[in-house]
Amino acid sequence: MESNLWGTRRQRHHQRVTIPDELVRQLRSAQRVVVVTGAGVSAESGVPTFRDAQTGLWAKFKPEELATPEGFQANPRLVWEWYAWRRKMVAAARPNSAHFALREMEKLFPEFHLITQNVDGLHQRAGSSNVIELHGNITRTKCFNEGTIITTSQDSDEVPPRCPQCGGVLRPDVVWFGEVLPESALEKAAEVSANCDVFFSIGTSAVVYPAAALSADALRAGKTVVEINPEPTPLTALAHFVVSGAAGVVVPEIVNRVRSFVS
Ligand code: BV8
Repeated sequence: MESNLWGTRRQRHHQRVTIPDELVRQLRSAQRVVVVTGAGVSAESGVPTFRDAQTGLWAKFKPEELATPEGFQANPRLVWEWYAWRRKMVAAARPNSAHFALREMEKLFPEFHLITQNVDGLHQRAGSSNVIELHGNITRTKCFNEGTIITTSQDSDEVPPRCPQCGGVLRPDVVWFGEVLPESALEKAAEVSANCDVFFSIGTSAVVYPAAALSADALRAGKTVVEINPEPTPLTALAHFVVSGAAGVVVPEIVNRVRSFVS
């Protein structure tokens, strides 16, 4: 039974998706490929997407309320503990076949850029290089006042913990709603999105800005835009190719189709 990186042929047949031949043809001659991922790519690793109903302690809060400076200042302990809970979940999660396929995709094109809205670091753990993190990373902690990254944790059991340098409270190194994205990351993301051959939007609801505007940069520049998502989004009507399905099934299939031609 033939098998490859992501399972036996039978498994693949079981969840077969159709990749448009024209898309495969364009990818075979593409030099520069850009991928933007959202929480949907981590869904199959068991990390709930941002739109998933909040569970347990957080059920009565909307993520948009907790993931804000106001939410943190109003209730630092609650927000810190929400992130601590998510951090634990991310640490226990493992990259899934979508993450590994994106790492393989990097090798298929002379120029490949992976941009993510996710803060879970799973792309890096799957082996992807030069990941552009638009919204920070939940495993990093910074001082609320100075913004400096803090790696030493004090032994006090105060929640949230205090900055060892200035005594201010610590916070996760993520971009909250109402906060600006890291300038260099956003600039680089916009530049490569407007200068690629094929642009992929994978596992994102495409409603959070300015990340959601990257596909518009590609469309305006006349680039081929592909959406991979199980549900329609505001991008669906504008994309040249839409493959409706789970990232963990579709992305490996795309890599296999392009690779089988290349080899
Ligand atoms: C800013 C880190 C400006 C924190 C995050 C009105 C109009 C336009 C914009 C705005 C507006 N009002 C406010 C704004 C700005 C706001 C915004 O866009 N709001 C939205 C809600 C309307 N944006 C901001 O505030 C940004 N900053 O604009 O600053 C500014 C200017 C000057 C001065 C000051 C400020 C900051 C945005 C970043 C917020 N931080 N994350 C944390 O994680 O805790 S955003 C967070 O939500 C995620 O990082 C992610 O980016 C976003 C959720 O989006 P997705 O990743 O797409 O996840 P989602 O759950 O939505 O969708 C998952 C998808 O996966 C679904 O479509 C589902 O179908 C699919 N899926 C499910 N399973 C699978 C799958 N796909 C594939 N395979 C599967 N198996």
